[in-house]
Amino acid sequence: MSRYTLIGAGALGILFAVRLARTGVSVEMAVRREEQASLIAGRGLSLLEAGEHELVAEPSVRLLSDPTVRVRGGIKEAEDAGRADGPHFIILAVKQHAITLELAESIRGLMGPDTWVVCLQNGIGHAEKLARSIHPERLLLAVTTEAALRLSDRASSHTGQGETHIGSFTDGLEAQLSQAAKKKLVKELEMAGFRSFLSNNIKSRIWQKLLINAAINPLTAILQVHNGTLLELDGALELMHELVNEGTRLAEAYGIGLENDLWLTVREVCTRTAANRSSMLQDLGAERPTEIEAITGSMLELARESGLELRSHQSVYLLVKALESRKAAND
Ligand code: KPL
Repeated sequence: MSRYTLIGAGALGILFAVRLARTGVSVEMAVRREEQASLIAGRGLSLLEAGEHELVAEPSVRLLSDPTVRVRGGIKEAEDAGRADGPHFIILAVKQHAITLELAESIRGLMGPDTWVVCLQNGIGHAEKLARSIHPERLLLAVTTEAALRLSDRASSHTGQGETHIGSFTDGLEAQLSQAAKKKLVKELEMAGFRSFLSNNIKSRIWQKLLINAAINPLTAILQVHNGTLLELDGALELMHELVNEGTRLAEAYGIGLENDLWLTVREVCTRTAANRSSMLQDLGAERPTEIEAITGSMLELARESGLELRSHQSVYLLVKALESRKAAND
């Protein structure tokens, strides 16, 4: 069996940690704050399934700032070591803006010869940043549509079943090396109850998710509405269509082939997640930094580099930035 290290105990980090731990694989959490590390070490993790059914897990805990420090509690280390005879997967479940060179160095400190780093982030550009410290062939990219809501420092709620697609960051020969590891990862994610797939065109999937997030999330944050409401408001629907058209033009300029009719997919996502508050709306409400830079900001940067103008994305970008600074000014 493999060994897992989850970096980041947010909504998705807790979801993956609890479900994986319950299959019997060894799971540890690596978190930044000492307070959160002690809480998880003392009381374990909790995952609310379907709003009522609670799953718990007691992973071991490590401090990210010093990978040699393990916070005691949960499963005994000796047991973990005994069960881990396969690869080591580090699932990186922090927001994209938390990926710094310092974090990349901490991750490198946790890696052994059979370690693979799985990036779950929205947006683009983080893998390139990580690749400055971590060998690119060790980086796997994942796109997930699993939905989760953070309830506390040790608890989250699984709000929607989705799909997870895994691919290599690098192409060609090096990607072959990771084939066995990727297959194992997909199998173990399936065992944990996640619908998972190997992908040969992960880049296109990442772009697809980026463009969907860029069309939905800023609008829900600006209008303070649930995802489904965007389909009911005339002006919002038009603007969302414009965001999709501009996103498609950007993807074309970068030679990215998108798999589906994006406008249809965006409306389907709004219908499927109609009662959900998007992650950007949640972040804004909780006064956390949003993913506007990772999502819309990265698209605007690529647009600038290729001489394209994305007027609607530029406007929603500025509006979300204004909302973020209004929150900060009210503090
Ligand atoms: O992925 C999402 C999010 O909340 O981040 C949705 C709203 C489902 C699509 O953008």
